[in-house]
Amino acid sequence: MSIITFPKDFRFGVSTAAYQIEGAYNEDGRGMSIWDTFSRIPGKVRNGDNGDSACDSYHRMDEDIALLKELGVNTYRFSIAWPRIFPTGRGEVNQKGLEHYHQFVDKLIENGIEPLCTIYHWDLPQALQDEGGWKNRQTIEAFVEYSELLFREFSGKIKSWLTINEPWCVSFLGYFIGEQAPGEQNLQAALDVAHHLLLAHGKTVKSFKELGIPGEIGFAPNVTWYEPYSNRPRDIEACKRLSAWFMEWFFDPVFKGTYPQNLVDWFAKKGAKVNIEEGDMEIISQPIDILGINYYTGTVSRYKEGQGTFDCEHIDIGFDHTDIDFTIYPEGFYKVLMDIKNKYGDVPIYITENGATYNQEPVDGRVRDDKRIKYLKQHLTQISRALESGINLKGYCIWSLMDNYEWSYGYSMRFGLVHVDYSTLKRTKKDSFYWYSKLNQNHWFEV
Ligand code: JJW
Repeated sequence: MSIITFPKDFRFGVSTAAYQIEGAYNEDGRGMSIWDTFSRIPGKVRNGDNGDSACDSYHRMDEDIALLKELGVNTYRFSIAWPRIFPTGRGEVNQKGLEHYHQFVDKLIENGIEPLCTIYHWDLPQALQDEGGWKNRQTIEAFVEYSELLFREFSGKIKSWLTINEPWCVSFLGYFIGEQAPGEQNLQAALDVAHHLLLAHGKTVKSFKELGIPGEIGFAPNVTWYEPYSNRPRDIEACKRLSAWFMEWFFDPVFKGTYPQNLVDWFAKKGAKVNIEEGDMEIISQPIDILGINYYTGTVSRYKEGQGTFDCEHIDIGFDHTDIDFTIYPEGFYKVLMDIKNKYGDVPIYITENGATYNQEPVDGRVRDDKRIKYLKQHLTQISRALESGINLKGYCIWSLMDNYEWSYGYSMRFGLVHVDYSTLKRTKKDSFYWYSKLNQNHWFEV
């Protein structure tokens, strides 16, 4: 038996996002978002689920904050719904939407919980999509207008900001694979969207600094780890392409002001290229204060001609899987953090998402989710290794506080520390909730 300890000032938290938990989709002046539209297209989301009522968190502020308080976290990562603030994307502000988040943030702070706010977690106002959405450079200006309003409104209350969550999912899942809103399948569109997201991020960071807002700002990309099956160069190159798709494609522009050449060349062979205008890369590479990292999975992979977009196949070397079918690869978490340090230096990092899907239901009021506890222990052990190896890690947030709307999987995938019964909206704390609350108290656990 061993004890894994964390520094006293290490921040522990949980994460959610507006569309996934709030519900109240047509209340208090909220406009429509691309997920309201996408989820209504038959066949796009499992069981035809949508976020109309979700976990009803919009109406259950007190109950949810009581859960956070009991869990003992000092950080809550949540997102603000753009269509509640600007129902048509820009222009007129919806005061009721702003009031809601003021109330919420005030209550968090009263309860000693630091807000960590995501500005864009995928719910683009539909009105902007009608003008081309993220394919249209005008959307960048709308995003900056929205961000600046939030900065002015919440200055001094919210001190930690993330511009964009998982730009890989927004661009490549949304516009190339087509699994998420708006569901296009066009590589060129995905590259344009990725570039515009990066510009929106950079312009917002620049404005945050120019306005002199107190606090820290960054973005929250998702990363994976692809371990080469062998040391043969073609296996190593194949893994590098896959890793670069998630990481370098977004990190290199932000930290170095360039796109990774291996993928620029690869995409060129597929007839797609980044459309860079003069000055773009300078804007994108604004220095950031914090880096959010979302890590769930990794795999062992090797070269295979014609396999997928990158001539790369994944080999199941006997991994366990979570119920969403992600392979469990905790060492990949440590490796990817070391890789980030090597490539990009010592920017302060928050783990903004890590967690597991296990779809257990309560039995006699209890959810015995030992597998989730095991996953969390395995990944937190890698966090401890990273901390002791000099990675500048400030905190760790579990996805998610509670079961919620898992995008194209609808309500079928449960990531929560708290179980939600979607017919009664009753919340039931899982065993992992009690395990994490103990960790929050002690700052250590046993393995
Ligand atoms: C990758 C599928 C091709 C969410 C992925 C699919 C096709 C190589 C959870 N993160 O609900 C990653 N989540 O809102 C944000 N994280 O590729 C938050 N990553 O691969 C959570 C899904 C994901 C994924 C899902």
